[in-house]
Amino acid sequence: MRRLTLLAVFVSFSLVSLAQTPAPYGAVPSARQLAWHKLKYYAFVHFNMNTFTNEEWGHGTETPDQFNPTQLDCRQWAKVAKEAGMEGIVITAKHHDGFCLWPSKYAEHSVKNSKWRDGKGDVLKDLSEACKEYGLKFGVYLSPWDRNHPAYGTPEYNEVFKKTLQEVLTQYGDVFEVWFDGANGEGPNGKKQVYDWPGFIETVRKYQPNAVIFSDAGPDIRWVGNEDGYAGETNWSTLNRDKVYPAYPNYWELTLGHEDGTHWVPTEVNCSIRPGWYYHASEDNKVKSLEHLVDIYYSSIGRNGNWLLNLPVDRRGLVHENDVKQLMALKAYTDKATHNLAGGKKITSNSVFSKAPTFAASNVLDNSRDTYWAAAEGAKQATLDIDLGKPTTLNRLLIEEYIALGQRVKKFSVAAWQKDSYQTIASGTTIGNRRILRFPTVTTSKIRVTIDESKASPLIRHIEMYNAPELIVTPVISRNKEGMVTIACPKTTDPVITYTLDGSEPTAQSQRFTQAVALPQGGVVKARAFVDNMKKASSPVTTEFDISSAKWTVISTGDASPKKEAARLIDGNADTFWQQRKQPENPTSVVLDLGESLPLKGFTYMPRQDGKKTGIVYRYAVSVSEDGKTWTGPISQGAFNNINNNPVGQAIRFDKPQTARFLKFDALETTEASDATVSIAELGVLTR
Ligand code: FUL
Repeated sequence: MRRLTLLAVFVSFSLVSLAQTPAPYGAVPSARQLAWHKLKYYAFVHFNMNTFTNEEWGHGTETPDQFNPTQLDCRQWAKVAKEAGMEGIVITAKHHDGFCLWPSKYAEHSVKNSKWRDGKGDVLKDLSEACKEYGLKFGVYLSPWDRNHPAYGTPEYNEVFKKTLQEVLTQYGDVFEVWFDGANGEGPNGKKQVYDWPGFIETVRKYQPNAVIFSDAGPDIRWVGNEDGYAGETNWSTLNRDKVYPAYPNYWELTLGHEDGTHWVPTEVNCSIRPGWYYHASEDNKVKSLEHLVDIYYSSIGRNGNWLLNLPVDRRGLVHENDVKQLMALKAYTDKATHNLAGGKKITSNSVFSKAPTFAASNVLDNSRDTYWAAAEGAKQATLDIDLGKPTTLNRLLIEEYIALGQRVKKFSVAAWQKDSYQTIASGTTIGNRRILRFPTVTTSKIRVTIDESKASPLIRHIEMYNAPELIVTPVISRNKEGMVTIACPKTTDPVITYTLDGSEPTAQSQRFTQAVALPQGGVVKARAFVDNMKKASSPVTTEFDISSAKWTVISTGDASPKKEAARLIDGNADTFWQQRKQPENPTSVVLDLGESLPLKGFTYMPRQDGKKTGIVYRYAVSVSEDGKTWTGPISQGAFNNINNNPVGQAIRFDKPQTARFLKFDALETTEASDATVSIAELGVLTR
């Protein structure tokens, strides 16, 4: 009896306490993950040996003296990051070539053996101090794959790597993030290392318990599955973590997460401000446009991710002027685009948890991210009505779940009061930590947010609304096979496009683009779009062309007969591609007849641009010939490093220029050994 009474007291006590706070749903974030969720935008800096060797993946055969910045100034990086609104910097302390930016006791491939500052320099020291000075967080990238270390490929290497980690994590103050790269391009005959991941993780936990650990599989934060800057529109912070591992082959799952996944492992979206991760002078004109950066902002920060934007520091040791300009343009834009129109306005809901004031709808529009509105227990749908008090013009809505108790919302929509009813203006799937919806500009005095489907009663901690300035789409410059350049501005009605061919910035007074311009020999085209009687301008864009393929033919594709489809690989259109079955014995070869003898300085390969990876070439060899019979070469042989993760155009320069009329491209290996085909979007030559 006494037992029964005790049980009854316990049960009723539990019910009361249950009724007072919503119960957690599914996997929930740890304290260190919650702290990380408070961030949104910080810098990646790729600066290491590759900066000086012009590579994306170094070979580990470099000499330490090749690392030689002339004006290294980490305070400039920190100042730029701070002024850009960033919250921290993650530096490539050791990339795949193994070169250590600090004087490591455990590696000879290190600044300690370079002439830079007489071997006494330490980039991590400079940067960690600069971060402290500017109030930025400091994080480190370390590649377990090491092409230099003599122990790599043996169990001893795991111990070396742990010691290396210990050095980095104990000498430079607080580290907020440790970025483990899963990439490995060793190939079938390369050294194999079985990594001691549990040991690596334990080392980080021991020396920097508050740091989040990044990899394909977390354990704290995960890769988003691409290097383009895009999280999935549906993006669960949960993941079946035990199924995923570094270099996980089904990487596309990482873009969406796993609904009802066993662990909380949210996405960090990493992409570079230029096509490559490292600095290449040839990309000075390829810094992403403001419009592109803004699109990535909404697709990363606005899709339940944090954004890690890479700045390829140059050979001087500075963030390049062109990158700084774009970062500041983005900051100016996002400042204007996040002026909150909904703060403190009246809000009501048709459903409130226990009707307790603690969970009232008003929590959603207050300044605190720690208070939240909870719908009635068990409710899977509910509405929030916001009265803006007066007709208000807006085109963005930010919404955040109270994620400490799990991610719940699966579908939601936004409606604006128009005349006498609500009209849906936008909808989304998941929300998570932060979601921003973009929609056409509307003027309304009332907004209704409906949670259409939720895995448990929805908990929303914050909503804001903005009227973001309109951006004019940057023009797209293209050239066809005949060498005719077209400049167009998709999705913009009647823009005026101006351009230059002499390298100067286009202005309202520059030449107007009205018809295709002949540029068969190549050149630099800069263009800009104007609207509103030339009052508003897009950012300028630059495209550099080499000689066109007007006189070229594909004379052989390694197959018995050249196929009509092969013309696609020289059609000047990167959106079409040629694909052919791999030959069982021989590499797949393509022979181009350039129609005339040309001074060749290199070649270009554009992988397919449709988002698929099948047939993308990894290892290649190129030979040349004057008559198409006697071949010299291979004059260039190697790998398109990182092309699988970052499938951008590749430009390879020959060691020595070669005059030739014919060029043979051998695809020796594709990124996936199991591929049955080879694919090429464009093949070209460098003569400039
Ligand atoms: C990849 C690497 O292979 C690239 O070089 C770069 O560091 C990028 C951030 O991660 O996996």
